[in-house]
Amino acid sequence: MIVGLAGHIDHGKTALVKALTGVAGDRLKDEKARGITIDLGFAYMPTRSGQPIGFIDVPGHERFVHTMLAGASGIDFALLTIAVDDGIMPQTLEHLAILDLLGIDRGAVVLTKADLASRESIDHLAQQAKAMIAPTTLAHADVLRVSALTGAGVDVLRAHLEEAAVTMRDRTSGRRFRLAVDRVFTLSGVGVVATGTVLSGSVQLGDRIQLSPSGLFARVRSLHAQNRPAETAHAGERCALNLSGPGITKDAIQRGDVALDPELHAPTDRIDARIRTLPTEKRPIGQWFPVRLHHAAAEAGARIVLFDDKTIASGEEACVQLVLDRPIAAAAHDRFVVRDASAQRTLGGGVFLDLHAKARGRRTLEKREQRAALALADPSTSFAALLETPPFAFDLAAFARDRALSAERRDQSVSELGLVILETGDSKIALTSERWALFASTMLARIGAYHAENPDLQGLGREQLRVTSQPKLPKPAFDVALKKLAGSSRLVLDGAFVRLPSHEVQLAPEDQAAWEAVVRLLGGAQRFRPPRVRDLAAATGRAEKDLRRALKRVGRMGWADEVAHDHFFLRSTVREMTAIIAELSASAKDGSFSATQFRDQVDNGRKVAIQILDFFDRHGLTMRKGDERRINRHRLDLFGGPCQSGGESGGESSPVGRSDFKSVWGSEPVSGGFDSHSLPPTPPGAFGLKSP
Ligand SMILES: Nc1nc2c(ncn2[C@@H]2O[C@H](COP(=O)(O)OP(=O)(O)OP(=O)(O)O)[C@@H](O)[C@H]2O)c(=O)[nH]1
Ligand SMILES: [Mg+2]
Repeated sequence: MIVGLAGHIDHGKTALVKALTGVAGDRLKDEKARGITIDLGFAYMPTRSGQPIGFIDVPGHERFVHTMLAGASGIDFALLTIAVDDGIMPQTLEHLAILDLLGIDRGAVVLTKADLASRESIDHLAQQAKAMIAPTTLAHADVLRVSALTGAGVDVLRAHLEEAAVTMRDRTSGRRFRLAVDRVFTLSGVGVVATGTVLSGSVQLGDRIQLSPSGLFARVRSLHAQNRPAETAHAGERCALNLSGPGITKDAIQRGDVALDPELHAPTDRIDARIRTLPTEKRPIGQWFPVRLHHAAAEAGARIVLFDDKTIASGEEACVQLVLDRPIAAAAHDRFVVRDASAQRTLGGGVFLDLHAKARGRRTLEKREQRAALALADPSTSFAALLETPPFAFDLAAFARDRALSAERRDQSVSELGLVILETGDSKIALTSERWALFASTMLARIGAYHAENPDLQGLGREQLRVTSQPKLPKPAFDVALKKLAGSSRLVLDGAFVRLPSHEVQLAPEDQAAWEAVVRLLGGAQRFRPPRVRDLAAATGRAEKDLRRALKRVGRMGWADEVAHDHFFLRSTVREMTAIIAELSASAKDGSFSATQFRDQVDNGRKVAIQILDFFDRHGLTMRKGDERRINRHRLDLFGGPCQSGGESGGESSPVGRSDFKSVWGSEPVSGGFDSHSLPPTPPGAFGLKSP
């Protein structure tokens, strides 16, 4: 457990820490000379349970409230001191307000210097203190009396703290490691040491961590937890990490950095948050209001963007966007405090909702609904609510990262909520099973309707299908969704096209008739140099235009290929030629062959031979270098795999069967087709998808 001190200047915080732990907190020369605390102080108290309790002593001076803030975040228990000879003072109230804004709900009010006032006046102060804490998170805190000078009440306080430590809530399980760095120094013979409060999760000797926002990696060479050498440190402990790694120096790390599990590194400078202003703040908060933002041990300049055109009056709560002047490492549901730009007054504070907020569309109803869902504390409940808002598909990986959830905790949500996950690279696009069923059924219905209208077409283009699907998924996730549906035989993927398994491509009767009229002319002995469209038209007495259209459709069905303009070859001939070049390449020492060698095999003249090879080049089946070509063996089945040369030659009068054109493009996309690899990746921060 970590106990944080709070209270007005000179109200006996440092003396109290010394009375409890025996450690004189103030160590700086200036602190000793002036008798005030300037920087954070740390001390530990042994307990009967064996787990020491850590103390963070903070300054009470009004000019050092930012230091108090750095010390107060991440504490489990607050000790708010009030000197009985002085009573409630400005920083008593300001520190209490900060503890309240930080959501610290365990603590005690300590009436210090109890030797300096009468019993009656202390009773009176206790009443005032109770009234003061009543409207805050510390409403149920006990009010104790202590004299550091005489030692009266110290044992009672110590026992009180030990009891609190036993019932401390667990912040370790289900969360990944985060430590708010508040001190960095070098120790001779040891190296760089960063100390801080473990905010969540745990860290082990040898762990690889990342410093955020800088992104520097480091290895944990040794560590101390609650001031003792340890193998592991958990949330709720003060921890000193001896770090090593390229670029790790004392100056490379600073107070406010967060040492974390590298999975969590995603600094942000634009955050949607819920904010509450203090009732004491008289000035309303307007659009683009400048503030100092305090989060964990970090501090940054920020502007407040209002979502409504209404200013935020004192004591009011609102959702806002925080635009920071530098990125910070935060987690969703972390608390923050804002002070005025000149660091004189605490204005308010709140909780982070969306860590990777967007400037665009922040006022839309959709975004409001998303923020309301993100405001729910329990991760599963919150994610479930998010999935009920447009676009009804969200990246669970990004959500889990922003909540610092462990992989186990994240997967628990998946099974609790019965989610369907579309996994692509680092993202896990999630949908509820109902939404998935709806997504699939509407899509299948659309494809069915398309087939009914276009019986002669193979199917719907993937991209066309994607942009009109609900929800509109990012390309990689959509691809996974299609594969999932193909895997359960609900649809068939034909390269860039998608069709229902029951769909049989049917040529329009006039195209079928045209095809039947020319198919013989394309095969047979002249199959390597078939007549062009114009010659086919002359030979059959059909209109050139009609033939061209029919052959293009036949081409889409995978029965023929337009090798050069108006020059169609039977698919079986293309496969035969694939086998020929595969053989040429296999029999050459270095695997390359020339156009002349190919022409000699097919005996169709140099010009046509070169056109055929250019066609293969375009499809990536061959690669040309000078006069020589090599074959790309990965693409050998691009046209359905090579068939035996001279075997399945032309002359087929009936269209090739379905099983043949199914593998027309194989699973390899061709140029101009669907290629998921060339798509831009989803931005790392965004876990929301654009709704259609
Ligand atoms: N009589 C009496 N004096 C005390 C007691 N506790 C602290 N003092 C004195 O009060 C003065 C301030 O005490 P500190 O402990 O330094 O006060 P602080 O709250 O740490 O002050 P800052 O850190 O500057 O905010 C010192 O001169 C202490 O000796 C006490 O229980 N009784
Ligand atoms: Mg002090």
